[in-house]
Amino acid sequence: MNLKNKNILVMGLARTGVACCRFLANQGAQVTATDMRDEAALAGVIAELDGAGIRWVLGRHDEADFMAAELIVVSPGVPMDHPLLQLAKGAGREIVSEIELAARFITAPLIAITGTNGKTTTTTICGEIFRANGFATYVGGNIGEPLIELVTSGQEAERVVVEISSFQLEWISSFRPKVAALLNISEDHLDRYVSYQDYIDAKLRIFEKQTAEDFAILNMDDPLVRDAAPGLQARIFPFSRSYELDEGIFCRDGEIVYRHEGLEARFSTADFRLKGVHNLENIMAALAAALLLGCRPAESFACVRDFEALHHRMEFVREVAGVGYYEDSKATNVGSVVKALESFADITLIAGGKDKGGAYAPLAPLVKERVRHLILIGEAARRMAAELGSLTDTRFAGSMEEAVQLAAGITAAGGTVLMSPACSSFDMFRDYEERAQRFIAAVMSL
Ligand code: UMA
Ligand code: ADP
Repeated sequence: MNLKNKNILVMGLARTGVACCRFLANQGAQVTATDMRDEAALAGVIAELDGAGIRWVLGRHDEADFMAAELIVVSPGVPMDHPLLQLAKGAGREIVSEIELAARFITAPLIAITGTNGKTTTTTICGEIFRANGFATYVGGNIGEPLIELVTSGQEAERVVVEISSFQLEWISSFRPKVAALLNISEDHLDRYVSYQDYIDAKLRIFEKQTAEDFAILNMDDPLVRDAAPGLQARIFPFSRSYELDEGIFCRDGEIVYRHEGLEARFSTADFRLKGVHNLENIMAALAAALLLGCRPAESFACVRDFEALHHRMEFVREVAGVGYYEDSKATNVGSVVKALESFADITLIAGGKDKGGAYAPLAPLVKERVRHLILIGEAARRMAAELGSLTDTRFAGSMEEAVQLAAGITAAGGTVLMSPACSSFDMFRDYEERAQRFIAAVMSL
């Protein structure tokens, strides 16, 4: 793909847009960069890209730029139905996401991991396994570093492990991972998609360009994922916690068993540091991708056995007066909270935040069975109370600090206080990390 002197519009100037501008300018393209945020808000970005010859259109988007561009590169945070993108598409302009652009320049095998939950954990484990097996490995994508950074850096990578969100899959055309894993699907991002089906369809696009030479790693225990299997071109490599598989990877009697083309490898789960059944799923998916692409069982096993939980995913904070405090700030949808509730009994649950439009009702059976007290915060509090409040003792708090104080006062020894919000954080906090830090500080000051 020759980008020299090409007239390219970059839409969105946060991490992705900045990385794209840098790459495209290096390639000799004529870059126009546009963002709804104005010059004052983007002063840091302008300074960072000073000297790159970029034309700025800030505080607005101009239709003329979209119509004049030979290529438009869109950030994940920009919705696909943006009127100017739809106009440009109608006029035959080529529109790509950053992963589409980056993948056109990457020759190493691409391992792409998606799903509603577990992406970051699985991507991280998978990258670690490849490294432990001696492969020069790049890890990036939705996890934080845009994939295009790999291309810009010129770094030699033998394996590229990339976390992929539904947003990044919206504008792909030739993106073809050697191995693509779909961990699970449950309701999320319904503030962005018109329907749940639109979100599912976006996720399934990860397999769109795969052929019989590629692998699709699929969670057979998730009905929506399993149902997708017959429509795929790639070789299916299933994983399961419920079924024994002749070809695939599954859990049985404290062991993970990997079977591929007549070969078998077994891994005892007894010494795994990573807890929670959902993490067994993440480990199986990561192991499958690594073993299919040249990793050795012994090195891979040692690596997954010693892997510790990532921060803000069901992380233990402290015990006070016989009550355990756990922080799960990254649980921003109902599917992830289900896994957290399944992991404890006698729970005081702190939940709520920015509502993403999905139903909270799927939490009802677990709330009824395990949540002794429900403390609700944020914009979603009233709607959550309407759907779950009749099932258990339900209270409201105006801040994280108040929620923790309240929880400490009502939770009996032996119980667990769990902050697992089922919502994003942007109504009260900068991001999920700030929400986590505020919870941790409040718990430490008890
Ligand atoms: N903007 C416009 N016009 C619009 C809409 C937005 O100009 O109409 C601008 C915004 O002002 C902003 C930019 O477009 O400057 C959008 O930036 P962005 O939201 O895409 O942010 P990035 O920093 O580029 O981060 C993105 C991912 N963000 C989202 O998907 C929302 C990051 O995932 C990802 O780590 C990063 O690219 C690198 O690949 C974050 C995320 O929340 C962690 N992802 C979601 C999730 O995990 O649930 C999908
Ligand atoms: P993602 O990158 O998809 O958001 P993370 O690994 O960051 O996934 O985990 C996000 C949340 O989902 C955490 O609360 C975590 O405990 C939970 N989680 C992790 N793996 C799974 C899984 N396989 N199924 C359901 N929930 C999970």
